[in-house]
Amino acid sequence: MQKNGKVALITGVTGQDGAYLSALLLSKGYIVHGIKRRASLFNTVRIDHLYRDPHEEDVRFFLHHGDVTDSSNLIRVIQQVQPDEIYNLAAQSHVAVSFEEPVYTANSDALGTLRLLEAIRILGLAKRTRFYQASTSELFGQVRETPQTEQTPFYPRSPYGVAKLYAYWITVNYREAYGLYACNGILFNHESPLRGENFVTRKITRALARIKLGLQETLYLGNLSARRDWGHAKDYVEAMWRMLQLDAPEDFVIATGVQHSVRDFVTAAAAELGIVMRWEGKGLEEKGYDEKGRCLVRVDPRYFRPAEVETLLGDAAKARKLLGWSPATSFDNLVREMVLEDLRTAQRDQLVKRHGFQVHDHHE
Ligand code: NDP
Ligand code: GDR
Repeated sequence: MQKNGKVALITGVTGQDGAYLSALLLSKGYIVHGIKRRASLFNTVRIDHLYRDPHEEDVRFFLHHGDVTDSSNLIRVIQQVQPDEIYNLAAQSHVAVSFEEPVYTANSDALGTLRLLEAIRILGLAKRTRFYQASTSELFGQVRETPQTEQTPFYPRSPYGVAKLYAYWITVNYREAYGLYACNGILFNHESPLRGENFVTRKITRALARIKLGLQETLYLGNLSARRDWGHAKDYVEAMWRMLQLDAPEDFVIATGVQHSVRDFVTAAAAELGIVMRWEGKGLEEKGYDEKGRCLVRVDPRYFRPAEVETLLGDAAKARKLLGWSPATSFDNLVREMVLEDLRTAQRDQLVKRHGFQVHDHHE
């Protein structure tokens, strides 16, 4: 691969988007540095295939221990790396968890962004380093208009959304105050086989694959009627990169413009496994049955949120026009890819079980 001489720093490199973005930038010839958190178990499973022994020649992917709650760490890493581009993907990104850990969520998601911007300023890199902030459709929350665009007013509905609101505005503020090339990608939900297992899409594809193979009986979900605009993470990281290649920084909505309910997602994922879902009942009593009348899906109020975002639908016309970006993956192909990948994992687990070994499940 031809080197392009550019250096990128990614926070949140071990997450879903961090993995896809690292692969994309490496394919474009970047040197990529990532910040990963210290953990008691290995937490680099999504990027292990990109990592090479640092003693080998021509290594272009480097990991640094760090945390967006630690200013001194961020300043040191940025000083050492001297990045041309910083992608701030690090966040406590689970909306439901943000109600449980609101102060930590604000510290990492809101102040973490400020710490990075301050590090750029303190190190005198404001004219050199371009900054991408992982903003979110959760900013729209209780939506004021449909579809949502860059002009739609914000009304966040969770500690996560409110923390990301601060991060959005501090990014705009540093752009206006210090002339930083800083921009917000207002990304709608994007999923993939690398999606965290406790986000609803992956929870569904994983559980249905396991149910299909007899490893699990029931899938418990919360609000089945929530509607989202779901795209593929691989397409969305391409938009992040394009945002940092313009002449001047701008904020962009990134979305597919197509909306489905959680219930629709279950039905589509089940269909990929040859299961025809039938829904009966309302509210807490709603259940999803297969064609043999077995109950596969039930509602558990444990997964309801204290305040919910019922519906999101984005209009990415500005990105289409200025970035030449449009999503490459359809909803059906996204669901298919996720189901097939989780089916492979479930098949492996089934084999392990058949040979008398224990298969551990994860619990939320
Ligand atoms: P993930 O939850 O998969 O990844 C989050 C990453 O942030 C992980 O690498 C995690 O590390 C890291 N992280 C969490 N807290 C800290 C911290 N205090 N210091 C350093 N690193 C930290 O999220 P996604 O990849 O899905 O999303 C990437 C970003 O985009 C997030 O900011 C998210 O809020 C935002 N976003 C996501 C959307 C989506 O639909 N996926 C839509 C819009 C915005 P570890 O692996 O150790 O947990
Ligand atoms: P979201 O994603 O909150 O939109 O945030 P998530 O997949 O968690 O929820 C989507 C919708 O599904 C409903 N839901 C459930 N959600 C989960 N996690 N588990 C369940 O059992 C369940 N049942 C129903 C939720 O109530 C919600 O309405 C994601 C994250 O990636 C954020 O970081 C990002 O900013 C936004 O997308 C855009």
